[in-house]
Amino acid sequence: MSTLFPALADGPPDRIALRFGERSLTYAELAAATGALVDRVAGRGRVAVWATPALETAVAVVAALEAGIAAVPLNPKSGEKELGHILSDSAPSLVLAAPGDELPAALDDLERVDVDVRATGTHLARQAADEDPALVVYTSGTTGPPKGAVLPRRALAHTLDALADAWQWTGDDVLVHGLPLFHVHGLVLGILGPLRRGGSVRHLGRFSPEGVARELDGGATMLFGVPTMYHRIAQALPEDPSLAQALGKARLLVSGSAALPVHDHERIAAATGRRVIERYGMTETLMNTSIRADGEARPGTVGVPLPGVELRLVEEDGEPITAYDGETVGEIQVRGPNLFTEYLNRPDATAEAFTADGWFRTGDMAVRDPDGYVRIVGRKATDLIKSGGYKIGAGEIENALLEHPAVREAAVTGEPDADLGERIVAWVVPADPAAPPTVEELADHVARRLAPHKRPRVVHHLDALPRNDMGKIMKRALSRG
Ligand code: MCA
Ligand code: AMP
Repeated sequence: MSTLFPALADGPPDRIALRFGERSLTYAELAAATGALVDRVAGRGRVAVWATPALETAVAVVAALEAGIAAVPLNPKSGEKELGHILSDSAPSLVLAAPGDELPAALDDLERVDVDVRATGTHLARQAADEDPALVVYTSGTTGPPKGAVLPRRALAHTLDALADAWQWTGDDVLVHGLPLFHVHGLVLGILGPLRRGGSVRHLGRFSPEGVARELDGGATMLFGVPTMYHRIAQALPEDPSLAQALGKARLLVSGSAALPVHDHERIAAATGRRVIERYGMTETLMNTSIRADGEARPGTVGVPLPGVELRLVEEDGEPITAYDGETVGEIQVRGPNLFTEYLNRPDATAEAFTADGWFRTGDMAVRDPDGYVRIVGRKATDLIKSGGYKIGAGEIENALLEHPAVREAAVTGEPDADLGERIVAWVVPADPAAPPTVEELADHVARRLAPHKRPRVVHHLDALPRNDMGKIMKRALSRG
């Protein structure tokens, strides 16, 4: 496989490939800009990309893939500890950034290459094998720092083509989204997806219901978002008839990264006549299931396995569940060409993630309807929190909180939140009960160390954490308050 993006060579040259606000690139311009950059990065192993929501990020990632090397997208809001970990773990040879972007000191020692989106190189994709790494995307686990999921070119190609089949997604589609570009949802589905189809993407820079309405009214055909975004749209609908009208024009409204509450689904359907369809994926597996464009958009379900993806439910002891009865709950395991290769530098974690016969353990719990529709009902690990569609490990935040001088002990849980799905709650035993740390202090501390979306939204002060006889914190007792 030499290119993931045939349209760069033989697509309609004047079609807009990417648009971010006022700035856009046609396929011919994108081919020229990436062509120039390919020459700079080819043979450089792994490169970091300062993944702001901007044209430069898309050009940088496409150039890395056309050069046959791997890109490591960095969250520009990563705090010092998180960024330090990602850099030392992935050891990139250089960082690609937009001219003028100010980079933190942690990147000082790294060669910097500015991305010139107006460069005029000759486009020529380098040879690369299907199994070569394309992206290393960092994702949180229950404890410890995030792990780098190594995604091969084969997985990207497979997942995007499977979605094209499920969604009847073509080069005529114009996608609108406002997702961040350092995770699979916004980057792989939201940028690489349209480019692989030879279609267009309009990125909002920052999500807003108004931006969505403007673009859908102006010819965009598809919207991708996390449930928090659809919740905000549902909230805005009663006040804004033009939003309902614009959504009604969309060919496909797609939600993913977390469960879309049925209430929001129904509010949007009632106001717009359009049903949001859900797809289910994971950084490590890319996309596993989806409602199909020609299928029934059944609220509360994530549809059926995508072409090429094997999906099974298993009991606690690993025994496969054969029932399709809408009630027998098991862990989802998946197998197929959509899967990652490994966690970078973590053979132990990689081995643990797979069964002996190659099934990936997702940790998601589900039931299957008689016709195969999958309903996700929960998660195995209570120490994983999904907030705003971001996966956040409780252990990671607890470790950061313990580094704050005013904190003696800390435990972190997620509690239901109408907007975010779950919000992060910190249970803290203060070092000095007379001067407990405030929620702002701890939120700033976590935002600076890890990332703003990992900050606790609520802080409870306790005299002691509830522990069992073994000394283990009993989180269920905490959540019951
Ligand atoms: C607030 N901010 C702070 C602090 N407090 N900054 C520093 N220190 C603080 N103490 C800043 C934030 O950085 C943000 O800035 C702004 O204030 C608002 O913050 P927040 O309330 O957290 O954000 P929000 O606007 O409410 O965000 C909601 C959101 C966001 C837009 C829905 O959660 C989001 O983009 N979610 C998408 C997550 C995603 O893509 N997940 C995919 C991974 P600023 O506004 O400037 O940023 S899952 C995946 O990829 C799998 C494969 C899948 O299935 O999809
Ligand atoms: P991440 O590790 O950030 O890639 O998040 C992957 C996780 O997001 C999955 O394991 C699921 O728990 C969750 N997820 C993704 N899509 C959906 C969906 N449509 N419904 C429910 N949960 C989802």
